Amino acid sequence: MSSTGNTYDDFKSGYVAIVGAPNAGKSTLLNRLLGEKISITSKKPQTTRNRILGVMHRPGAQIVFIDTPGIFKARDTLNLRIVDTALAAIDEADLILFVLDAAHPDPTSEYFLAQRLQKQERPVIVALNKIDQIEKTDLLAIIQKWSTEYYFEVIIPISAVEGTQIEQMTTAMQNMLPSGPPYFPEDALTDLSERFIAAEMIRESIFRLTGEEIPYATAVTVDTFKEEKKGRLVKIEATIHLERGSQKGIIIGKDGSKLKRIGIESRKKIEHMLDTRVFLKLFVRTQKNWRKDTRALRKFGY
Ligand SMILES: Nc1nc2c(ncn2[C@@H]2O[C@H](COP(=O)(O)OP(=O)(O)O)[C@@H](O)[C@H]2O)c(=O)[nH]1
Ligand SMILES: [Mg+2]
Repeated sequence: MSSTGNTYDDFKSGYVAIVGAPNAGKSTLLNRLLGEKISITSKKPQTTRNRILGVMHRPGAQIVFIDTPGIFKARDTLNLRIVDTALAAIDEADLILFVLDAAHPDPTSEYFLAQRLQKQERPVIVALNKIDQIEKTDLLAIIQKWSTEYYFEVIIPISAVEGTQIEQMTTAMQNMLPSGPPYFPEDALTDLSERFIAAEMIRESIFRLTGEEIPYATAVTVDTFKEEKKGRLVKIEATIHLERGSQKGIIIGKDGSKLKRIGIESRKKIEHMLDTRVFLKLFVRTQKNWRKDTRALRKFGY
């Protein structure tokens, strides 16, 4: 690359929107591609709520991934926002990575999204994920279906968890991206703040450790984030917001045991991310029906 000629003929760079049904494995795939955990994941659908940006650096290319919430039929205001976030990412992208759960298809969401992707101009790579969970003969039938019913550029079977065919998929993406200068500095991983990721890690623990409506009725804000002892300790105070008073007891648990587990688990993840010791203090509050309240949604970052 020359700094005067500005010729980037040999360098590829662009935005890739990762879209798919809830639970297809989009966030797991992003973390796998980056080799770092920046997007939270869980067994439950609709874990991701925001647009999560991650930058991959390769010889000859910079690929900017946008992880999105799953596309599904939204009912309340929060969910309408979530689906809008996902659909907006498609319009910003140079290339679409359409992730499907080959082991547990979600025909309604997949059909809706496939129709939509067929109607736009950007090239689409179909990643048939979770092939570690299916038989080879079933996989062939799925490939057959997706290659005959639609016209997508590439169909590639992968496993985000096991790392199968990730390199092949990345090479295919690189080849399909436009030539041009990188968008981000060469050490950039994400545009998200450590504060935001810390709040997400707490939310991930809540998804893992509570059931029913609780994860969906929860938002997390980080109220203070202070470096101490020359950066060797970070003090974080965060609030878990719930929709109803009756949910408080569930999150806190018997003698505070549940909240304690959430605190310990998320602290460990945040310590790993920041590579420092973390002192984490959690508070629990109710903000009545926040999922329908536009002001509360804004306050919580949605
Ligand atoms: N067996 C298997 N599970 C996977 C794979 N990719 C993701 N998962 C699991 O699928 C669930 C949903 O993953 P997540 O990344 O949160 O999905 P998202 O909603 O599309 O972002 C999690 O429990 C993941 O561990 C895979 O390749 N194989
Ligand atoms: Mg996700």
